[in-house]
Order: sequence, then structure tokens, then C-alpha cells
Amino acid sequence: MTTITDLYPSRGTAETLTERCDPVVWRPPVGRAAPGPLSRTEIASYERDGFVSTEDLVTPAEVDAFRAEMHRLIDDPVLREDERTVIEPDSREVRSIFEIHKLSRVFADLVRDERLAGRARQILGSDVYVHQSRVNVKPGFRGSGFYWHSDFETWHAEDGLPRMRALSVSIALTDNRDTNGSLMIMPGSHRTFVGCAGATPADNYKTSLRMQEAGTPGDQALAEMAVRHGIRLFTGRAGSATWFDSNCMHGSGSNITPFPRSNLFIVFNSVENTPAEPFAAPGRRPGFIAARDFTPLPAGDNRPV
Ligand code: 6CS
Ligand code: FE
Repeated sequence: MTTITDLYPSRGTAETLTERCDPVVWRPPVGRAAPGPLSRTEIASYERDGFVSTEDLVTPAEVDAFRAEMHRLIDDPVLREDERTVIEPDSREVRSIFEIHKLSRVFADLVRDERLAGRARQILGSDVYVHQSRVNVKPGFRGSGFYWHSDFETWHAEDGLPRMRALSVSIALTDNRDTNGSLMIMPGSHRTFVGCAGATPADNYKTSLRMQEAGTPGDQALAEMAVRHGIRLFTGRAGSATWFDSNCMHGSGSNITPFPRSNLFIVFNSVENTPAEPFAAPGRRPGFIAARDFTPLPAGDNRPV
């Protein structure tokens, strides 16, 4: 059995800070970033801040189709009883539905679209597969938030992703306003790994997807990071998208407005960064949260030759 070094320790007795030892943009051995849909300026700002936004990633007609597909999934009585559906902690409403690229032809086609997979390949410098996909519904009135966290912290500790070589795209299906619980990120926070205090309980995913506890930094670390980096709020029309590095410190508030804030959320991981065993959890999470099928998404026309 081979042991993989834990470059980013977490879930111990004390909080720790570790400098990132992985690239943000994974370049071929020689030269610039791989060719792809992102411009050099966009690549540079992604590398500096840990994120980049795209206006009109998908068309208004596609947004309508995706929203209809989301409602079809939300209204499916069989799926509602399935583990892939997560219910809000304070109401009976759907909070998230996982593995949407397996549940729906429409979303299966979307994840392999060059506008998505092409950007992911460009930043990660290799073929990619989907580690996780979901729709976050954030309904009006009582849609609850997501507390501050780094996704990589969870994917490393609970899923076993060895390196920071994954990214997420959040695609707005409704307008993301400054009032309805939109995404907040601390720019530049992706360069430091916050190892969080506290062991991972067994079957943590059964509660963490409704309200995360293990893997959230303490108040003092968050306060220092917020002063150092600032906090950026991501607003945008339906159809816009934000791409962000797996180690960005991010979160979102609750939604007490009547306007739902629904987003698709897709995580791409490099095929050169596949997980083995979790680094800091009693067991693996199920495949609908942390995929174990590493088949690369087929590359389209803009693939580097
Ligand atoms: O569990 C996950 O994979 C994701 N969900 C939450 C609530 N936190 C970590 C990560 O973003
Ligand atoms: Fe997250």
C-alpha cells in the first residue's frame, strides 16, 4: 500500500495555518497557461484573487431550461426521499440536490460543455472529471446560508483529494443580488490553508450539508483573514458565473428576501489529483457527494495538441 503525504493537515486539536504549496493555475511544464476560453487577463486575475467571474456564461434560453430542470428535480417525489436531496434546517424546503449531472441529461450535457470543462482544463492543466455537482436552491424567506469554509479543507479531510488542483463554478439561475444570500469570497485567501480544529464525526455529511461545523475556522482566524484580504460579494444576473479555486475562504448569508437565489454548482478535479482515502475522517463519503468515477470529460475542439 502506498501512503500519500498529508500536505495540508486539518481536524487536529488546534487550528493551524499552512502556506499553499500547489500552483493556482497549473501550466504545462514549459510556457504559459494552456489555451482555452479564458483570456490572459482572466487567468491572471484568477491566479491573484482565486476567482474570476463570467457575465452571460449561458444564454437566457438556457437559464430558462436549467431552471425548469431544477424545478422538475425539486418536484420529483421519489427524489425528495433520496439521500441526494438535502432539506433546509429550518423548513421543509429543498436546500440542495446532489449529483445533478447523473440525475439529468440536461445537466450531464452542461458539465461537459466546453464553456465549462474547457475553462476547468485550462486552469487545472489536465483532463478533468466532476468531483461533485449540485443545485443550491436557497429559497426565499427562509433559505439558510453556508458558513465560512474552504471547500478544499473538506475535500482533503473527508474525501482524500491530495492537492489543491480542483475548482468550482457557480452558475446563477436567478439574479444573485446583494440582498438574497449571494456568495462572498476573501480575495487572496486561496494562498493559505487553514487547518481546522476538531475531529470529523462519523457520517458527518448527514449534518454538514445542512449546517457545517467541522471544517469551519474559528472567529479569530476569520477576523484576521477578513482584515487582511477583505470580502468580495458576487452579484450578477441569471446566466452569469463565478469560477473559484478550491481553497478560497467563502460563504454566504441566509436569504430572507422573497427572491430565491438558486445556483448550479459544479466541481472539477484534475484526473492527476484523484482521491484515495480521506486524510482526516473515519470513512469515505458516498459517491453522490464525492465521486469515485474518474472518467475524464471528453475534450472538445480547443484541447491543446
Ligand atoms: O461538503 C462539501 O463537499 C461542501 N459542502 C459544504 C457545506 N462545505 C464544504 C464543501 O463546500
Ligand atoms: Fe463551498
